[in-house]
Amino acid sequence: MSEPSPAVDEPTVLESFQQNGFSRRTFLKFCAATASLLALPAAEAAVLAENLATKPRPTVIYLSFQECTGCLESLTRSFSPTLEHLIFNVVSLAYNDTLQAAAGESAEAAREDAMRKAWGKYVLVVDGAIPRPLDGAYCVVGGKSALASLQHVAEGAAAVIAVGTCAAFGGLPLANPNPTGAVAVQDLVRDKPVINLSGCPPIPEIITGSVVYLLSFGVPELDEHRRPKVFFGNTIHDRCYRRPFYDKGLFATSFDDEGARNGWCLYELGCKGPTTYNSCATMKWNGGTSFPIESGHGCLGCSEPGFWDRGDFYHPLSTGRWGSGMGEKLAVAAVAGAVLGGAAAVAGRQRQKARNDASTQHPDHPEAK
Ligand code: FSX
Repeated sequence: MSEPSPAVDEPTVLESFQQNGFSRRTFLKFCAATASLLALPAAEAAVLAENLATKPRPTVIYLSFQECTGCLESLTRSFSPTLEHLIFNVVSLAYNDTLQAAAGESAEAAREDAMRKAWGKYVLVVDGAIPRPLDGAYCVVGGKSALASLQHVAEGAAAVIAVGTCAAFGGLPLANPNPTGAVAVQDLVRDKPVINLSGCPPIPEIITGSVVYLLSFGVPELDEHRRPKVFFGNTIHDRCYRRPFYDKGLFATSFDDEGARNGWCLYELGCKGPTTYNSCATMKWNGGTSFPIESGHGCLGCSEPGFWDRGDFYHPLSTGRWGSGMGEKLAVAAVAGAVLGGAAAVAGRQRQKARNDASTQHPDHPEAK
């Protein structure tokens, strides 16, 4: 791809920090935090800082289509890098109809102007799915269909970032019966890199971190669903703090039983962590405060294609009530479910004994005091 690059006369990221009253030290702390987020080795962390100090800010155009604005809500809660640093210092945000002050024809004109100046080099960020039938008539913004807007703005983009499961895979708008004929960004943009940042919504630091990575190094290494491997390379289950309970066969079987109170594995309550690739278990949410499993609810699998239609959120993978009839990815999930089912069956035989042993060792158990 062409390198994402700036409108004419854009300052570098370092210059932008300084123009906004931040010291070089703050800039370097920002670089260090971002390098850590991206798990960069020391040598690449230095390159990141060097690139951000010397490269001008790229122009970013952000379009929203069929979505609930949860993705943008999520982005506003990015702790490191913060949204403020992203839009005031790291990129030149030329258009976002929710964040920008301008409205109406002047906003549209500013977008056209930014596209002209950075043609072939700007980054297009999209959230939401795009309805295709009737020339896209089911989603119209500023008198133009989402379909026409996407095709128009994508034409001059160096790369497209699809933020959220709706933009990445169709998400809720595409869910059965898909009344508007919604499709994902990658179904319409085929001639340039598309990076999918799935999740309903996505983890905010994955959005900001991916934008910074794209600016500094280009397109990151992607998985089979075009998601950055650094964030989507492991399942929730791989990194879940409740995993030791799964391995011991200790499961909550209702939301108010002894297992739930003891913080045991939520697999039997339908947790989709074993087939869901994302960083919730390590990065968590709200500045690393918590994530759904830590709050006592299983993973819904929201960062996987077709998750709304894949089955029952509250039945375990091993029952086969998740993933039937949804194509290739779901076949993989079904196999995974079968394997896990076998593991769960073995675990089940050990469960009662382990429960008896472990519950008496729990600090809240009367016999442990
Ligand atoms: Fe979809 Fe995002 Fe879920 Fe909502 O923009 S991924 S419905 S959180 O808002 O698109």
